[in-house]
Amino acid sequence: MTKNIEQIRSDFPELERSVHNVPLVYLDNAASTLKCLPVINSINNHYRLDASNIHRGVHYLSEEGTKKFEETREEVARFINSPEVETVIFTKGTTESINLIAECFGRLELEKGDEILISTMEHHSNIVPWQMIAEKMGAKVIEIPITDLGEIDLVAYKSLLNPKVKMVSTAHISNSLGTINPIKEMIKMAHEVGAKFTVDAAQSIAHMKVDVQELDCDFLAFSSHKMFGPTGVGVLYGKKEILNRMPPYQGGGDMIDVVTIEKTTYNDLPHKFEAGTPHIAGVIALKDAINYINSIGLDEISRLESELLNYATEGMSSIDGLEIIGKTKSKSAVISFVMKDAHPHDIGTLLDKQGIAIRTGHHCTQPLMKRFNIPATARASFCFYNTKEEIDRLINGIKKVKEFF
Ligand code: 7TS
Repeated sequence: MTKNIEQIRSDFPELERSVHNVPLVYLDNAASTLKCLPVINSINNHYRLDASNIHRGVHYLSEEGTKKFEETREEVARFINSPEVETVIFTKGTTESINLIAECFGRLELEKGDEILISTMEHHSNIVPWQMIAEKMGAKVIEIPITDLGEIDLVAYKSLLNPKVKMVSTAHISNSLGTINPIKEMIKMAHEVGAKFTVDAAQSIAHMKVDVQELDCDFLAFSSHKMFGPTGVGVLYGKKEILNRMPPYQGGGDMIDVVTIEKTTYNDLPHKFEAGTPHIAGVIALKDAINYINSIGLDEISRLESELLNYATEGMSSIDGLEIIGKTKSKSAVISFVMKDAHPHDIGTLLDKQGIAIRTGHHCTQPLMKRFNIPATARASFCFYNTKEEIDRLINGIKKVKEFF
């Protein structure tokens, strides 16, 4: 049975609140989505009745906790169509997943003179870790340019690919532009020169089907908090053959096989990469977040969000002096914009006073801002629980900002 919009909205209690004495319009979903009731209840239940440590105890609560924790791993594996469960590794978020890949893959594979390709539109989390490992190993980070429409320049990409390239890492969807990148094609091209490919799926995981076998990506990273789940939990998927060869990331409990003072041997996947007590409650609640997404269905989510994107694009394009940054046809429900006389920060502040939450700034994509010669944008990002009435409030709000200036 499909839920109607009122039923969907009632699953997200935060949608019922007011800010500055007006009902909240939440349009900052690319930064973090709101949390659904099954996730909130799961966290609550865990700390009320189920809290203990996992993977270590023989007692009831520890075994039950371990079972639930591992059930999320199975759920994630199904969700992304991972061929094995043990190639799903829990981290703190996309940022930690990419740092882990860069550090451990880098130490394994990178040599002096090797190249890593990333695009101009990457989030800093998909730039800085590569710079850090490149510096350590004597490799180079090279930029894949983008077009004026905000698309990856595939001709330039092809010309940059050569046997020295060991890794290509790009966002599936750009957080600042909303561009959906043709990653399947890009992965195939990278593999033709023997390079591995990392997909930053932070912005796609809750909005479109992500199938690691269909994409044939070598690594995939995403965050639970952008998919209605808790903060502090993320996922790294990697191909088993590479993960098995990679050295561990952090040392500590759980990741070991045998420890002596002289030497340690390491545990098998996935534990080799999961040192220390994880965010147990968060990982368990991620399963509830995935179940929630499945209950709506990713096809339905895409359909609802495309409708919102089209409606908002049309309305916002009609505002004189407003320019949308990122004009490709292949877009998710993210609209970055600038206005002739108002700085993005002022747009954000004046909208906030009207109860409308958007994000302003460089969105952790400074090279992208430089590419478009702007210091910042205002960004509205939509989710299936948003409505056309809320978009009308955004558009009226922007018109008021214009009048103010
Ligand atoms: N990659 C992309 C494409 C992102 O959009 C983000 C977060 C990250 C990586 C980092 O994710 P984290 O969960 O580890 O922090 N993006 C945003 C944003 O657009 N506004 O706030 C956070």
